[in-house]
Amino acid sequence: MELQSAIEIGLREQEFDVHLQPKVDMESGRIISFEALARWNSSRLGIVSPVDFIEATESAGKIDQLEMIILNKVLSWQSDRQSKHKYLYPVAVNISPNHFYQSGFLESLLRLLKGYDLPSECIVLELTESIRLEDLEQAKTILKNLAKEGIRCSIDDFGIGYSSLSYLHELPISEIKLDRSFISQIHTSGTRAVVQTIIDLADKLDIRAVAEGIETYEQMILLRGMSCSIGQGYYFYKPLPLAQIDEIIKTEE
Ligand code: G
Ligand code: G
Ligand code: NA
Ligand code: MN
Repeated sequence: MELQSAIEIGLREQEFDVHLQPKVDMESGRIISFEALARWNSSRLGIVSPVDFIEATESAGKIDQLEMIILNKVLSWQSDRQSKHKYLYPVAVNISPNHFYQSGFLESLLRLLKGYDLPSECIVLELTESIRLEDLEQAKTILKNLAKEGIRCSIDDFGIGYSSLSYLHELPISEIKLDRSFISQIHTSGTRAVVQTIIDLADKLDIRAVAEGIETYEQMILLRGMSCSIGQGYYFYKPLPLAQIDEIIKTEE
């Protein structure tokens, strides 16, 4: 069966699942928030790689439907925790540019939160740098409206697109995620210079910098020494199913 038709079935049958990957305070080792990542075990095709199905869903113009399924699963998990009086960790959900710029996006988010009776602080939107420049004014307006409602935004894969530094101070965002390619090269002094500059800039603008793709102890130590306090990556945790996340945070509670 073709990927496109399998995706249609997958969306209809809600075959998509969510895994969470912790973002960790590198001093204490404590989990402070999560990133939600879509996973798919297709009834027709078996396990499909996220890179493949995300791209195909985007080109089919259906990424908003997929992201709404993910959002619902995340909020349902949060709502379950809220009913048990547990701490609500912020969970970042990846939102593609098409979905972000869709009219009524903010309204449907707010409706969803209200339906679950959850505070806006419990979700964060992770946006790629490709929400960029040609739409800067529009992006600014949407981000301001989100911020007004208490919904925070994070810029994913930060530093690899080219105008990051020039627009950063104009946008109401609360977090940037240093692209994984910087972390894999952090042992080189040139990369460290670039990364330190980004971390210092973020600090001055009161934006939290998160290092993603940390795979080794050495990378963690170098980044911590550069005043980057939050990390994400296989060194700490892989993206895991909700049941396993529940087990892990049980010991933190
Ligand atoms: O974990 P990983 O292999 O899961 O993800 C592959 C790519 O798919 C990453 O770039 C990740 O950001 C992206 N991705 C995972 N889930 C979603 C989602 O719900 N929406 C979008 N737009 N991208 C996602
Ligand atoms: O594009 P985005 O930054 O959302 O990418 C998330 C992707 O990165 C997911 O596919 C996730 O599984 C993957 N990922 C998470 N941690 C690591 C890591 O330490 N190393 C590598 N190579 N990939 C990671
Ligand atoms: Na992401
Ligand atoms: Mn990223």
